[in-house]
Formats: sequence, structure tokens, C-alpha cells
Amino acid sequence: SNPPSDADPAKVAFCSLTESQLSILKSLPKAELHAHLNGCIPLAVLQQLASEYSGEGGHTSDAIRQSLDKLKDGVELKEISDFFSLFPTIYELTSTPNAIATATRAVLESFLDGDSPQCSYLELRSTPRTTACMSRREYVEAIVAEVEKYPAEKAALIVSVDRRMSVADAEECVTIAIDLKNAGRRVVGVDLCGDPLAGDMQLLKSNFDRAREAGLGITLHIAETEKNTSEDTLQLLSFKPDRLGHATFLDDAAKKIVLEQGICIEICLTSNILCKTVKSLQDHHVMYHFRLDHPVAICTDDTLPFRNSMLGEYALLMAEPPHGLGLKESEIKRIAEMGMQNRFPPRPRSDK
Ligand code: 6MZ
Repeated sequence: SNPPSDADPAKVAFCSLTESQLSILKSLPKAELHAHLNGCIPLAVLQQLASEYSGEGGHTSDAIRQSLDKLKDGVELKEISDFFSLFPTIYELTSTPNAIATATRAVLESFLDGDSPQCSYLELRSTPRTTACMSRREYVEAIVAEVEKYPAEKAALIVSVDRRMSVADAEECVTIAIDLKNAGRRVVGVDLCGDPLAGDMQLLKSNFDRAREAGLGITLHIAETEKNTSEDTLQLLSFKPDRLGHATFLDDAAKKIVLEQGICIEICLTSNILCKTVKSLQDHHVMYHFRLDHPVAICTDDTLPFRNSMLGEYALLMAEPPHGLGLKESEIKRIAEMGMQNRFPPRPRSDK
């Protein structure tokens, strides 16, 4: 394959490490807390699913093949809004219970299996979808059944709500999460994701309240883009989240709340660089929070379009500038511990 380029910051950082640095990173217990299932399916698995695709969703096999070829060449995103157009093709290929189970197995394996696993614990997230072949509940059940093949200390599921959803659809997703949790299934939290500028978040609050009261962890994509308003951000903070995704553009009022309440931030370095929501790695807000000893968790977000891995993201912390942040071993160890400490279920807010 081609040598890593600037389009692959995590690979560049990874390749600049010595064997002994790499073995330090490999030996650290690491928690992946922010990985979207349909954004992390290995390309070979999508290609396999494409070869079995019979056009039931209205796409031609050629159209599917073309968009997978684009992913293979490495997508270049001009801005974050380009990112969401990658998903219709992937969704076409994961629209049956069998296909979503196959995809889930592959994602779990890619993070947790092998001689040198990416992480020791994976909290996978996914947005329930209704298709011609399955209901939202069947979708989640297919995924959770695969997650439960791993021990509880290795894997769990977060149910995502998409900002573009109607209130009724969001309510259905939260109800599924609560029902499965109450039935003893491995659902540990709910997430809010999707196009950062869509929807009116006030309308979703009561559902996140229900999730919290049921003992589910709450994580919210927040202030991911410059265009997110302070009202939107403060509204989301009123949901009392346990963790936040990205939190790139917090204003002073929001920062004060996040710092005072010690709300863990899920940090996705490569994602933010490639979606161009941060100018460069050196400008990334992870250092601001880390210097304040504010909890952060290092995560991949979507390994397929971002061509990254947990080891690659940790390499970005360890490599010397300009390819990495040049953190010391003890500092990286501390960051990895923060990730492990912020796994769901959430600790009571008073002991945070
Ligand atoms: C916001 C994102 C995202 O749920 O179908 N998703 N939402 N910001 C991001 N940062 C780049 N990355 C992924 O996985 C894919 C879905 O996750 C959300 C999007 O809604 C995407 O459609 P699931 O498994």
C-alpha cells in the first residue's frame, strides 16, 4: 500500500514510533468509548456484503461498488457536512439482521481480537434503523447479541439517537435502550449524534431524562462545529450528560459547566483533523483539557473513513511534534486510565 501521507495523520505518527514506544502503547489498558458501528466496518467486509447485495434497496450494484472504491482510495473531506453523505451506501449493505450481525462481529473483532488488540474494552454505538427487513428493535437485538458474545468487561453497546430524528423516532430508540437494559441485556448508554446542525434539541430532552432515570449513561455529540450555537450547547448540557463527544467549540459559559462538573470528553483527534474542525493536531483542545487534569478519553470515531486505529490515535499523543503531541509515557498512561475510568455505567455524579 502507499506510504502514509498527511491525509493519514494517525498512520504517520504510528510509523514514527520506535518498537519500544509501540510496545508501551500496546501494553496500556485502553477503552474505546466513541466508535460508530457503521463507520467502523472493515472495507473487506463491506465488499463481501456488496458482493451479496441484490439491489433490494434501489441502488445498483455498480453504484455501490463505486462508492466503496472511493472509500478504498481514501475520502477527502472538504468539511464535516461531506462526511454524512458516506453513509447511505453503507446503510444499504447493513439493512438486514444477518448483515448487521456480520458487520458487528467484524467491528468487535477489529478492536478486540488478535495478538495485539486495539483496546481492552469497546463501547460500540449505533443508531437503530428501520428497514424493509427489520424493525429498530430487531436491529438493536442483532447487534447486542454479538456484543454479548464477549465478556462484559470487554464490550457493551450504546444506542444512538440521531439529531435528524423526529421526536417519536427518538422516543422509540430510547425506549428500546431502556427495555433492553431492564431485561439485563448489555446496553449501557444512549448517545446523540448525526448532523451537528440538525434538529431542535429542546424537543429531545425528556427522552434523555428518561434514559438517565433508567440508569443508562448519557453521551452527547456537542459543539462539534463552529456553527453550533451557544444555545444548542447549553441546551445539551442541561441533559446532564456523563460524557461529551468532541466538545470542540465550547464557549466560556459551556466550558465553565463542563470543567466544574468534570464531564469526560471523548476525543477523536484524526476525525477532527480530517473533518477540518481543528486547524492542526497542535491546536487540538485535548491539550487544554489534559493540562487541567480534566477527564478525556481517546477514541477513533469512524475507523473506515478516517483510516485510523486506537494505537494510531495514541501514537498521535506520543510522537514528537509535528507528527504528534510529544506527551511523556506517564502522561499517556494517565490519559488511558481516564478512558478506562469513564466507561459506562456512569458513576453517581457526586463522586466524580
Ligand atoms: C456526528 C457521527 C459522526 O450509528 O449508523 N456519526 N455523528 N459526528 C460524527 N463525527 C464525524 N460520525 C458518525 O454509525 C454511523 C452514524 O454515526 C453518526 C452519523 O449519524 C452516522 O450516520 P451508526 O452505526
